[in-house]
Amino acid sequence: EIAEKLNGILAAHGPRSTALVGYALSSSLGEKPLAASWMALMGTQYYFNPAGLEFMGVFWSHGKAIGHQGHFTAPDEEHSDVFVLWGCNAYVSHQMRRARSTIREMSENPDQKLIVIDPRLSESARMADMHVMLRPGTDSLLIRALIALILKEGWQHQDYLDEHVKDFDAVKHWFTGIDIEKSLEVCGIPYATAYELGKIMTTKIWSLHQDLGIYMGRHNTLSSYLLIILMCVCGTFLVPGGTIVPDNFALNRSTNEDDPSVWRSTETNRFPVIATFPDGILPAEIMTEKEGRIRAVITSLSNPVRSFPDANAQEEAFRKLELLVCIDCCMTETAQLADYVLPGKTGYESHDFGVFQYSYPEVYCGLKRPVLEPVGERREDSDIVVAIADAMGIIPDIPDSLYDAANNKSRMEYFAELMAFMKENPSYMPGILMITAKTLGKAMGSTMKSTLWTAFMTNPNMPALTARAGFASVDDAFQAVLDHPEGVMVGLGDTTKTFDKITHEDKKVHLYLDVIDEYIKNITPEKEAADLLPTEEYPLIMSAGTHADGGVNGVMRNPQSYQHRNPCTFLMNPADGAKYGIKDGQLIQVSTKAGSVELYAEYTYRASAGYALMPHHYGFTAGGRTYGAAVNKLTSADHLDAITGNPIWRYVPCRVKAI
Ligand SMILES: Nc1nc2c(c(=O)[nH]1)N[C@H]1C(S)=C(S)[C@@H](COP(=O)(O)OP(=O)(O)OC[C@H]3O[C@@H](n4cnc5c(=O)[nH]c(N)nc54)[C@H](O)[C@@H]3O)O[C@H]1N2
Ligand SMILES: Nc1nc2c(c(=O)[nH]1)N[C@H]1C(S)=C(S)[C@@H](COP(=O)(O)OP(=O)(O)OC[C@H]3O[C@@H](n4cnc5c(=O)[nH]c(N)nc54)[C@H](O)[C@@H]3O)O[C@H]1N2
Ligand SMILES: [Mo]
Repeated sequence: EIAEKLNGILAAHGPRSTALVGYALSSSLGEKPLAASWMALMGTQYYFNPAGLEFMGVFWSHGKAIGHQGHFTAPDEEHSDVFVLWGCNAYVSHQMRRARSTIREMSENPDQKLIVIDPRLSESARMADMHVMLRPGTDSLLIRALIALILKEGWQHQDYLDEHVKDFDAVKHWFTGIDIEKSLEVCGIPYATAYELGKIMTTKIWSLHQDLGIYMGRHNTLSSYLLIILMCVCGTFLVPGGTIVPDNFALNRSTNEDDPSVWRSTETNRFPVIATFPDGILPAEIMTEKEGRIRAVITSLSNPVRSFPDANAQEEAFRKLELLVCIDCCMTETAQLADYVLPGKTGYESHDFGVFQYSYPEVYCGLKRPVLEPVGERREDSDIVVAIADAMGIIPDIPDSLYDAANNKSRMEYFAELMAFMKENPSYMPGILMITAKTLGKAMGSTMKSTLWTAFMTNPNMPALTARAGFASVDDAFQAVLDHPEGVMVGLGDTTKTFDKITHEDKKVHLYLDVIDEYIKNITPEKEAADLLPTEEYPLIMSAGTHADGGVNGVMRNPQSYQHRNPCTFLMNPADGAKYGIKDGQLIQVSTKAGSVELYAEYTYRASAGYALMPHHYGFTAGGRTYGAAVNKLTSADHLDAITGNPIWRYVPCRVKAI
């Protein structure tokens, strides 16, 4: 039925009528390449997932600077003198390996320095040697001023700039003529602090982990872009011990918005980054009256009506869809609106893998395996995807010999048959994962397994990576993954070739861009000071979402988890409590221009005066009850970064009132 309806909608309205949403959870990324394969076979480019609400700015910036959006940087913190967490609370969010131990070790090690740049005393900032407590929303101005200060003092790494940057002279004027003192004052940073920070950054090998404080902050694309320039000025970009592009067993996409074959969204005229559109535009693209509106959505591993900007607008739009199919293991708020809910296996019941290891130069891989027998009619999510695509009749015909090789021959013999088949039919290449799923996946008992194997075998970097790690072949490295449920090193990067990750022909970092030239003109102390003035209607700034201990995005849905505790509170500084007449523990109403929610206030030093937070994990319904407040009822679908459309969730003006 689903295949028939999808084919009907596609035939009547073309590929823009259909969008895929989700297929990517940090620990479960095996579905993502399969979703890409399915989209290629349907001809649609409409794909929405969390990359469209966190990574648009950073991926886009790396695409411009080094040529490939998928070649984004990560810190080589193990080999750094100084580790900088910029807008990242890794101590709680575990956004690095062994986060708690590593941060603790760094904070105690006299030879290493941990610097945290965060507007509040986060759990990570509390562990830091240096906490740069900037005013929320002022990262772009601070980075601009910091680079200006470094240039003014003549501290820049000129040799690095001469050797590795194509056009530093063309961007230099962005950092001269700006009033450094005035800028720092707007950022709330003493001059002496910025001076010390600049000195450290230009005399030590430092690595950078920027995260949602940057990615979801004001001017988030510009901030990501300026951080690349800062690293170049300090000579730590793509340098071991600094911030490098780690190798991976999986390949990332890169989409260039100047390529005429890349879609712009119909109503909002936005472009994709790594083949993903900004999630905030989804309601407008469903509601539009124009030809080319989205009529069918198939979600998996995602709860967009809670996770995406403007929950009310998302819900209204999802109700308007002609077809909504939801693959999930829970009856989520999105599933409740769906025409069909398909029961995916939980992560405990299926094979799966993640790609966010970011280790360097070692490349690790782990294949999660089922630890529980599935209940009822559940099927592996990928298996459901293949089944629908198959029923749509869009998977190429597969010769018997390939089935035979999958069932009766070695994987290497199968690979030879597969490659011969693809060579004869190059147009089938986008559907390769569907072909391996139906043959090898069936034989292995899991589509996720065949997808991981295909990722290994078709990644052109893998032969060198696996050989350096001591494997005789890529398939041997895959076998090691099967043999090691705990995970295993499958590759080793070449630390002498870090600049090879630049895909520009001249192998240099390119910094000048007209878009940035235009944008940065407005990042002045005068204009920022004016824009940051609190309004009478919404005097308090809040972080709409915080990746807190109490939840894992939206996946902890068991109401029993919340029987004896309520982790969904509005974290506020006692000074704000006094200012707005709110007592610790009191029920309050929080309102923004998008809507209102009710929840309990919690006094804490972790919120700074004027800057409050609430987690984004809640507002889910079960058994007729709603647990916690849905933060995205407070966020607007148009509060997006001007350049890439990433939401601005770490700076949401609000007002609070006691109930
Ligand atoms: N326990 C737990 N861990 C998780 C998750 C979870 O739900 N729960 N989710 C995972 C996922 S999907 C992600 S993406 C990560 C996110 O991991 P993080 O990025 O570490 O998560 P956030 O809580 O958003 O922390 C960002 C920090 O930025 C700061 N910040 C806010 N505004 C600004 C600003 O204007 N400038 C600067 N410089 N900083 C600012 C905040 O105070 C906060 O301390 O966490 C992952 N890990
Ligand atoms: N306002 C605001 N909103 C935010 C954030 C914020 O800071 N502020 N953070 C954002 C971030 S960083 C992220 S990454 C997104 C995450 O947002 P989403 O991508 O929507 O992810 P989750 O909310 O974790 O929802 C995952 C869904 O997967 C289901 N699920 C769990 N296991 C399986 C499985 O094995 N198979 C299938 N098919 N389904 C399964 C769960 O039931 C759940 O419904 O949220 C974002 N939303
Ligand atoms: Mo995320």
